[in-house]
Amino acid sequence: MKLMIAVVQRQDAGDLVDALTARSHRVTRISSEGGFLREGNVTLLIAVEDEHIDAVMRMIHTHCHMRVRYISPLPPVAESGNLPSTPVEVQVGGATVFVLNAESVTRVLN
Ligand code: 2BA
Repeated sequence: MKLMIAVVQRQDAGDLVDALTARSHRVTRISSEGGFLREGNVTLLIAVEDEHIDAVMRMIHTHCHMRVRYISPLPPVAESGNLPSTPVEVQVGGATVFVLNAESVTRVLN
């Protein structure tokens, strides 16, 4: 059993969660924020049997797309009269996926 932690872009999260649940994978969606861009993204927790990892990875490949973002490396200081810095291209995603060993998954149903 593995715990897959997938950081995906918000635009892709809905379709990916739909695809996972349609194939009976349990998934938890957490709102998160990237430390670099400081933009909202989505972290998915997906506990899967080892033999399903490849299938889940394929779904992530299908639904998560690389996008280009532009950031200003140094914000212009209004008083200094400096010209705004040239935006830098950053390629984000499709997804960042961590695969961890999961000792067990327990659902407490009282
Ligand atoms: P962010 O931290 O906002 O990073 C967004 C994108 O900025 C990254 O895309 C990468 O292209 C770029 N980037 C990040 N840190 C950088 C740096 N120090 N210098 C230059 N460029 C940098 P991705 O690599 O696709 O990552 C997308 C999101 O996945 C990240 O958002 C973060 O939330 C998560 N992530 C990526 N790698 C991670 C890691 N090793 N540990 C934890 N979270 C990670």
